[in-house]
Amino acid sequence: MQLPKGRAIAVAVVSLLAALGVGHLVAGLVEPSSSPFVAVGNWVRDISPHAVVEWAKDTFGTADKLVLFIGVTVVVLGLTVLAGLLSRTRPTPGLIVAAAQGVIACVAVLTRPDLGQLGITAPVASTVVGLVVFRWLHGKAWPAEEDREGRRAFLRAGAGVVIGAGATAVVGQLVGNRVDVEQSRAEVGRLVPASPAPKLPTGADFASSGSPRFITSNRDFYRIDTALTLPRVSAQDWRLRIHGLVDETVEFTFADIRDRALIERPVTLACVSNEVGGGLISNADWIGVPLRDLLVEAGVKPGADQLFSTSIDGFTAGTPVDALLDPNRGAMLAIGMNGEPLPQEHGFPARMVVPGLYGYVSATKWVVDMELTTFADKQGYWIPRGWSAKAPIKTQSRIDNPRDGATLPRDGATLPRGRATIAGVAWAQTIGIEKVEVGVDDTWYEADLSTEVDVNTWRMWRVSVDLKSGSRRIQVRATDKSGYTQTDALAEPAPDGATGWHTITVNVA
Ligand SMILES: Nc1nc2c(c(=O)[nH]1)N[C@H]1C(S)=C(S)[C@@H](COP(=O)(O)O)O[C@H]1N2
Ligand SMILES: [Mo]
Repeated sequence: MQLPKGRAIAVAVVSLLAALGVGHLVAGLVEPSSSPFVAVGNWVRDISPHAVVEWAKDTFGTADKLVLFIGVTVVVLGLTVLAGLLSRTRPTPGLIVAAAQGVIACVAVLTRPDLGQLGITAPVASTVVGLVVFRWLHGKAWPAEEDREGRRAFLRAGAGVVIGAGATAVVGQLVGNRVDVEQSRAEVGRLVPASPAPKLPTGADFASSGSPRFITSNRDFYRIDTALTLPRVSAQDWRLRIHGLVDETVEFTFADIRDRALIERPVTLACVSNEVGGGLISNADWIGVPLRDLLVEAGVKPGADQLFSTSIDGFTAGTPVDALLDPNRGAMLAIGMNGEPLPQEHGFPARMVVPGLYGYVSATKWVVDMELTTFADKQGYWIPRGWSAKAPIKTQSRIDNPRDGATLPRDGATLPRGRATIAGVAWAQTIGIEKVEVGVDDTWYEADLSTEVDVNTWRMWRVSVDLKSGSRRIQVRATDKSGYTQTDALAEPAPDGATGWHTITVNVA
């Protein structure tokens, strides 16, 4: 006799829910990100071939995490349905598939650099519960259609397990969230820098003409990281260890950092994945301490050319030591952003900020460990995935107004017919912007620049031009203070940052 297909699948799916619920509860008690589903998602992300990761980023952009989540769900559910279908006569084949899923969860947890030994308890508990529930429910499933009593008993058992699984998952979530990041941020309170950021001069941006505002609000600041679930670290528990090729290993608490004379500096962060004309760039006033001071206290040994930083969730980045020791560069260990403690998604309690280097080699959020080592010895997270070990930010510019494809002049335009203001932003961190030129078809105009605030920040530009009616191609190119003018050669973001002139087409009425 065989179980009907639907019933066999129900046995497997309900067992999976029980397994995930209990796994989530145990993980909440020991280490939240050891929850089997989360751990498997992280694991799949890290072992994915670099071509697949790039394809996902290109196709889905910042929704790549959601896509990963859906992908993992589909595969896990697919295996579970298979487990059910294989078990229509005997439970053994389904038990084998379920055990295999359990083994994958254990491997995923064991290979996570951020999970301690205890983390393994979650997938183990999950596997045991999954197998027991599967065996038990399979025994309760009745083969024949007319057995009403058996049907009721099965439905009751199944519903009970589903409710229990939901409850354990909810409790696990609550327990796992016991580190209350918002509470910890509130306790940190206002950060008052001993050396505040320069007061913004008038004319620091041309927002009225459509450039970005000089300071990006914390809410609008671009966000990029590998975290599927945001790390939850309280200021109380946070420690930063600096070790490796140093005279003396040093460790700092949050209070140690906060009690120093804090500095506040505007720095524009940029992501290497930013396409020409893209939005993965933002500017904030960062509050923290010079990273150089901490490194000098530890005493960097000659020969150490890489600072290898690790976040609480196992992300790593390798930064050239000379950039960090350069007093003019202004690398920071930041604990504040635009007057507040760092938001959770931007690295609370502490992160690195290094002017002039793309984020993946310099801007480790939730940073807890810094090892002085060499580039020959260790590679940061993105390096084996096809990105360059050294990645200074390239001089770039972007047109923000008008938008690509816009029709000009719009109704109610304040300028005479045919005259348009083109505005945008340019950046050459650590060097500064010298000149921005805007090309309309093949005529180039020099743009006005906003008042310079700092060479480590972006700079706005605008220009008013006469546009003949019809389709017009508008381009922008910046020249930095070293005399370098952006190349028009188009390059993809990989391996060390996109190049080319941002080009749009508008339709002039
Ligand atoms: N812990 C951690 N820090 C990280 C990353 C990450 O994946 N994990 N991504 C880096 C990358 S690629 C960039 S561009 C910056 C982005 O910082 P933001 O999210 O605050 O804008 O963070 C960097 N720091
Ligand atoms: Mo990035």
